[in-house]
Amino acid sequence: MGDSGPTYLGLDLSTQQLKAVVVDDQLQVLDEAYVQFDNDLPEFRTYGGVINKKESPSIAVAPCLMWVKALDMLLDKLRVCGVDFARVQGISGCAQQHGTVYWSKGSRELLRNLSPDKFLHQQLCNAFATNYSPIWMDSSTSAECEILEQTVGGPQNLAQITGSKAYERFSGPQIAKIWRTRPDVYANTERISLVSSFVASLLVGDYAPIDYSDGSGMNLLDIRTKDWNDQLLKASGPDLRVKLGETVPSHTNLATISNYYVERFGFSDQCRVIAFTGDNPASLIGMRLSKDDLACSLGTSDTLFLWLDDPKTLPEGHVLCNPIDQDAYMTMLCFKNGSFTRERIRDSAAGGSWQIFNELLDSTPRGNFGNIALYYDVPEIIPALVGDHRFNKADDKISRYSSKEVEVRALVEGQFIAKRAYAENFGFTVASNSRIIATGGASANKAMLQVLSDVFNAPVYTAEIANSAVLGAAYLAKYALHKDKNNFKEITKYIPEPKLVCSPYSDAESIYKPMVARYRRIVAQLLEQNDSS
Ligand code: XUL
Repeated sequence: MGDSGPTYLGLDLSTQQLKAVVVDDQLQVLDEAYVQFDNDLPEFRTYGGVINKKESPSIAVAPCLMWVKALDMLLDKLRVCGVDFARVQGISGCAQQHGTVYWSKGSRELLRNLSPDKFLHQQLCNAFATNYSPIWMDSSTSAECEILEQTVGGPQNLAQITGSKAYERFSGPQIAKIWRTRPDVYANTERISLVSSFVASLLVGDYAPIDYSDGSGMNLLDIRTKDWNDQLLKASGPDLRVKLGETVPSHTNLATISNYYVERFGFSDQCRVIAFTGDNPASLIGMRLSKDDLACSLGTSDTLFLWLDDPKTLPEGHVLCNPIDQDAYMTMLCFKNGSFTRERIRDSAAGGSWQIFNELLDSTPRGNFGNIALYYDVPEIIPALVGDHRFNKADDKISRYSSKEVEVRALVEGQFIAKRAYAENFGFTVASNSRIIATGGASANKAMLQVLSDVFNAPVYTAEIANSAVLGAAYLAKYALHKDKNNFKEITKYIPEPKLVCSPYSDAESIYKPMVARYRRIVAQLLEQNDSS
């Protein structure tokens, strides 16, 4: 294949940067580049890619023209790296979920007539009905969340239809707020894109459709019929169906790339643009999660990803359409108290040393002498609790443990037992071929992964997939162009398999199964006490 084979380009417009990765036909990374918004585009005055106003801290927006400018800069950076754009057969991408872009009237014409002689941002500076796009960190839409839930008879019904109860960061409530508070902006909007479909629109030179998976983060899409729910559309703004356009599967081959990129960067006029999706569905692709696997990302917050055959409605957690298999779903469970809480206990019990923390962890037996605890520095999403809650063998609530090693094990076991309990609620059970795929900063800690393996009674694997979202986008580009001949597994067969790090001890299930049941009873009690206080 040498230097002349086909390549695929993946993009990821995340909160802080726009990233690109070019892979060859075997999906091996050839080149990477990124534009970091704060440093590379200081004129937009973002902090972490975001603009927050002091006077209204719940509002979080990003300048959409900054994202436009970043695309030209990124392609220029790749050119400087020596990327031969003529070899790129397909481009796909992903973006931070939930953010919305409001194209002003007449913008479709601007997109269709992009001139290669000028930068994109020069041509699109008047293309937005509002220059500031609300993003996923915004939490200013409580009133709209309430309205959307009431429209369909409550949170459970909304979750049943759209995969999630109303969340302030979700696009439906965000659109409804624009309509309610800035009717002029809403009226001047020709098309509303998600951040993902917005980047795809820049590449095809026309409005690109929203894909099912990213569309599942809006509180507007019926995840079963894959069509907008008319009641929810009506509650969020007039003529919204027209403004949102049709929805498509994530692996839809949309169109050839706009002539702008052919003339300006030397892309082939045959290069295809594939629908873009959300960063979380793209991560699922990048991790190559299979049906019986569970991915556990251990970072600032911890996130679980599961493949679902059928959508299951629960009061917490998100069900999204699966980006690879049109008939399947995925679930994403976010736990806010991740590494900060682990670091707090490391500091208090192990003098700030991970090595001592691990020694303490290893010196206590599985099951921790019957002690079980929950630690929450900030209000947790699932379950809705805050503070430290320690219990002894007799289920009495106690204020502290007598030894540091018990405290350390109680933290790690408590965090993983919670994950097993909520994964099981979504129907996860360990099958003979199940793998727990650990990612994120804490996945380098083997002592902790051993507990993860024991609690789930399944082997734990790690993969070097720090960039799982952008890689997932590149894999999606190839998959979309070859899915008629090869399935996803065959297309990604050249990528090294995740490495086995830990296997469960033979007594693990007999210890942790009862602890999961105990955890459920404890949480129910704590929630009940909160309700009655
Ligand atoms: C998911 C979410 C974030 C964004 C940020 O619901 O809000 O993960 O996708 O990238």
